[in-house]
Amino acid sequence: MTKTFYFFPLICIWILKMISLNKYKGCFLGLAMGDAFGAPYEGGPLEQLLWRAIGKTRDGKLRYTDDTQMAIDLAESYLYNDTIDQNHLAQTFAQSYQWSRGYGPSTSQLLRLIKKGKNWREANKKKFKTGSFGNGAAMRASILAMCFPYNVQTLLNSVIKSAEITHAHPLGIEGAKLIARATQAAFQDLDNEKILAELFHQCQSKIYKDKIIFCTEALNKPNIKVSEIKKQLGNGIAAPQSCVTAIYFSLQFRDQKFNSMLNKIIGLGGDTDTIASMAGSIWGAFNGNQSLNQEAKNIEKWEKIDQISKDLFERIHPKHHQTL
Ligand code: R7I
Ligand code: MG
Ligand code: MG
Repeated sequence: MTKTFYFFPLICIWILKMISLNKYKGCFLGLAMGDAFGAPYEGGPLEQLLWRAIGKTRDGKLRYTDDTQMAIDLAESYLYNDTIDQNHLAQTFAQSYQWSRGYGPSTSQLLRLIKKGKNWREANKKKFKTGSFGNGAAMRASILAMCFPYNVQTLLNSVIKSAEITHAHPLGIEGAKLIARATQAAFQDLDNEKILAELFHQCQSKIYKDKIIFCTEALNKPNIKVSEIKKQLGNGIAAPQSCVTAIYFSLQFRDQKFNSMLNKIIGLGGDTDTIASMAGSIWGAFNGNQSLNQEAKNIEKWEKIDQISKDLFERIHPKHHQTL
């Protein structure tokens, strides 16, 4: 047996599993685009009026909100430490905090306390006794699939570490796990049925299990109304009211244009920036960045997001592996 023949199966396994740089960029840009393009439609008339006033930079770019800011913080903290260091991550979140990014109320309070010197472990259950179940941990969870793309258990452990700083409630953590695992599966181009079967298996609580079952059925009904999706899966700021909704749209539109998905999510109303951001990151993990590049340039600091995606890719796929 020649040496090349001997190594052939190993090379095939690596090629099958290797995720492309385009997918990394697509995932992060999809997250930022969903956030920045969804933000003007988030919430009620007052929120929308406020965002009309502060939603653009001086040079006319679309501002992103807390969703993208916390995703950048998480990526930068990981790149700095080469792991999820909770104390460093909490400090990074706190140093980036600006009210004008539209953080959720409990997260705003927590980050201001950390900035004043309070330990996150003492502050994260101040507003809600068991921690928040808002979708704030889920909206940054796709980044963890970029940090830990090849191992499910390592990914889920890192999600817990990232989530419990700001969202210690089990439902907040579970929503984040679903988004992270859906992104990891999208990187691997698993089919919808397999993704949903795995997510169902991963769920611990009935509320998410029931929603995954509904999502599986809804994907087989091409004419299902958006109002029905809203009623069954939700469009709210709480993780159980938005995570499976985002997964549903990302799977429904995985072979269609990003903008078609975005328009449907905007039509849903409610927490549009976060649902579009979570769905956008999963969509980008399936499809890569090529079709996003032009429109991504309308977003503030898009070059920085592009560069961080590349840095994450290179950290996980050192050069000598990339050439295989
Ligand atoms: O989850 P979080 O960081 O907010 C993220 C959202 C996204 O839509 C962003 O785009 C931004 O707009 O805000 O904010 P939190 O304050 O942690 O949670 C959001 C909301 O969930 C809270 O204001 C509560 O309404 C609700 N919530 C709870 N309600 C009762 N009991 C979260 N946890 C609890 C709880 O334990
Ligand atoms: Mg937001
Ligand atoms: Mg939101």
